[in-house]
Amino acid sequence: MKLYDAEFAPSPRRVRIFLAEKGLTDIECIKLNLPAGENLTEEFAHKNPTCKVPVLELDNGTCISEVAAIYRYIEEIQPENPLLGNTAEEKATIEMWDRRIEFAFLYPVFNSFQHTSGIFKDRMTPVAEWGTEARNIAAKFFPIMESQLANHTYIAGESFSAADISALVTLEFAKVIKLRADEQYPNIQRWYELLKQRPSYSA
Ligand SMILES: N[C@@H](CCC(=O)N[C@@H](CS)C(=O)NCC(=O)O)C(=O)O
Repeated sequence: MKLYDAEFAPSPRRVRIFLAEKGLTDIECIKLNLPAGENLTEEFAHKNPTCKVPVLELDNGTCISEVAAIYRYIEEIQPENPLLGNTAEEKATIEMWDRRIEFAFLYPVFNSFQHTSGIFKDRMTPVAEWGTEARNIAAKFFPIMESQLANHTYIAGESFSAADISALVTLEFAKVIKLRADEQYPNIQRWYELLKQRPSYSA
């Protein structure tokens, strides 16, 4: 298996942490330089037509993109230390939180970064007002996370899960748009300190 990855990019980091939690650390990682457009080649478009990383390429040549699909594949081949839940209720709860994090937090942070930094102005038309609004949308996720973490150790309940990985990576990436969970969110801070102690944090 090979992982198409990129320095500083949050989506492949979600997969690297998931792999580390599963003890799968010997996978070949191919780093693409995104600002230089190494993901925009015809060759890479055959692996993922949206030209985004991460892509997990299996030994038989099948390419899996989209973090949620890669999470699913890894969980199926390495079920020990489940990160997507055991029971029907746990599985649905983790997926619910992972979707909430992607749609209400991660993608607004991405949009804000891309539309205000101009980083990908060679491949999109930045709209500064949309970048500002997307930051406002992302900030609305902090109170949701805070109240969930006031009642639970982790995002989807009492066990660490894929939803924690997605939230952690987004929380750290949000610094690029100067969005931080400050002291008005003590439960987010408590959870963040807990996650930083996991060996997978540095993956
Ligand atoms: N929905 C996709 C998002 C992937 C994504 O946005 N990847 C970014 C890096 S974090 C990327 O490849 N950007 C390069 C570009 O847009 O040219 C997933 O879950 O994998």
